Amino acid sequence: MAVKKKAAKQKPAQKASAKASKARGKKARVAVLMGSKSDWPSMEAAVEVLKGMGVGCDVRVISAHRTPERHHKFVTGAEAAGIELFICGAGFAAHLAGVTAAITPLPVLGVPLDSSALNGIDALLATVQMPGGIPVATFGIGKSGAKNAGLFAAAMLAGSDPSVRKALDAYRKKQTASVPERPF
Ligand code: RP5
Repeated sequence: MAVKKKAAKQKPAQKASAKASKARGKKARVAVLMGSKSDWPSMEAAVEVLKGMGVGCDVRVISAHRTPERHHKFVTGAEAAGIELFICGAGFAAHLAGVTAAITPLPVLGVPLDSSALNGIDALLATVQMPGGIPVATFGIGKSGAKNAGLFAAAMLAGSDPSVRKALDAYRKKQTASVPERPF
């Protein structure tokens, strides 16, 4: 009698990394910018969500204050390179999302980060309080804000991309199924 081999069950982290490597080869549609390498532990959440849905990301450390020329060059060339929207995360006096929105017509999602003594309240106000005419869609402070910015970006792309829509629906379904009925 043939013995059926039990397929090795993949751990969630392995699954995510498999999806991420599948997306790695994809053309970037979302640019994820952050003011410092130190922002990556928070901003990684946005990239993880998008890559898990098969959306290619171009991830860059670009500071509005410390690398203004790098910023200008990248943002002004992004649309021609296939970028459809930006996610910008920064802490302190967070001008990255605002100055990005100032020089591109593409949508800009801003993520305020809690890097300073003010725990991100400074970055939140700097990101959300844009003058009329230059919008930045601003998310919550820190990692959960980055995660939601990734999900929001996916929802924007899903309107014209059935594969992203499918991935987003599956994400929601899985999330709902993971919520227990009781806390104990
Ligand atoms: C901001 O300053 C960055 O976005 C970062 O959140 C913060 C601190 O940067 P580092 O001093 O850690 O490079 O511009």
